[in-house]
Amino acid sequence: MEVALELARSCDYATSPNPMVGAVVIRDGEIVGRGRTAPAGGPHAEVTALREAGEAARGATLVVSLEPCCHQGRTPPCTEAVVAAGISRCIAAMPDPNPRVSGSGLEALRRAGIEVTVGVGSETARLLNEQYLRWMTAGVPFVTAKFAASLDGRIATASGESHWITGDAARRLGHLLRHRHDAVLVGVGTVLADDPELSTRLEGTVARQPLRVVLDSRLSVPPAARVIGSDGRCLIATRSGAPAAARRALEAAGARVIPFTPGADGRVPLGEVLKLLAEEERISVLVEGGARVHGSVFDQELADRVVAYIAPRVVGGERAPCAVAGRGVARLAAAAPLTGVTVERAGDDIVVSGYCVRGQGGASPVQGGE
Ligand code: AOF
Ligand code: ZN
Repeated sequence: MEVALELARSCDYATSPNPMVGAVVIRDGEIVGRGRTAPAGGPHAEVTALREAGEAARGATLVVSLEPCCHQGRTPPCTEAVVAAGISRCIAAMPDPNPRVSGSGLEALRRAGIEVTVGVGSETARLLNEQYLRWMTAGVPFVTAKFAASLDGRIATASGESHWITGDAARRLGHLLRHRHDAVLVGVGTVLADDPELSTRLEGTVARQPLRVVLDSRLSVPPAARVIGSDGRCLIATRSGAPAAARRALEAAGARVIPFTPGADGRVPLGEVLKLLAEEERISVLVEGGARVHGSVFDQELADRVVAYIAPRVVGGERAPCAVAGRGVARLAAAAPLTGVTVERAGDDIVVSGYCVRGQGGASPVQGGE
């Protein structure tokens, strides 16, 4: 299973919206076939492993990091391939929450006389596919909230200077985070202040380029903004009734503009934007701020994970913005500590990450985006 999980990890997020899966075929204690999920539309891990094993698969054990699928999707059901290959035992790390599979894959194997064990290595397997699991079970993308702040939590000076709070190493990690998400989302304030490209720049590997999403209720993003780019992969989420001329100019520049019925606070409803992204098979979103967008994310308990880059410097200033605005919590008890917290160094900076606990009573459920 360790080998299967390593194969799964080596998919390096290229399979989205499919989960990253690894499979090995074991015959007389030796690995005779290995496979990992190909990018969506390509063969699943089991099929590749069985193909490599060939005739050696007959009577062998298949170890796989997710329940084999039993449905016709973009590719045929894996269970049929497993049965046809003559596998006699299957060890799976965890069930596939896809309602079209969800235990039926394991059941189909059992019905064919295959001995099935499930649960080996499930913790690692779950973590590896946390984005897929959230998307498949909740109908929203897995949301990571990321910010870079000073020791006292400021993301800029009172005069608005923010380049750069953290050092090179932390910024490189920021690009790795983009690589691991299907979309990057910011508020219009960030676009106006920084004119970011929101692309992924990584040395030595082919970086995945996320969809770029901007929350912009009044359509004040300039058509020449770098975030729009020339690849047609920029989505501007706005309010219905936003100025038609601005919309035409942004669309002419290559952006996709989508109006949403505003929330009770008159802003772009972030939850609805996430739902749309999920429908378009974006299984993960990296929210990079600014403070108001992060405010909405936390007030509405939309974040699954937080990654904070903290620079060991003090900025101070009553008017210097903090990483998270919004309403915040009324009582400390509602600000539950993150779980699974990790602390690492990145050059002189500190990287703190962890998982959000929902249901602790975040602020108003109607707060919208920028
Ligand atoms: C497996 N092995 O390696 C993966 C599985 O459209 P398709 O045919 O590619 O099917 C996608 C679904 O298959 C996906 O939603 C998930 O349920 C399952 N992924 N299953 O047996 C694999 N990646
Ligand atoms: Zn499959």
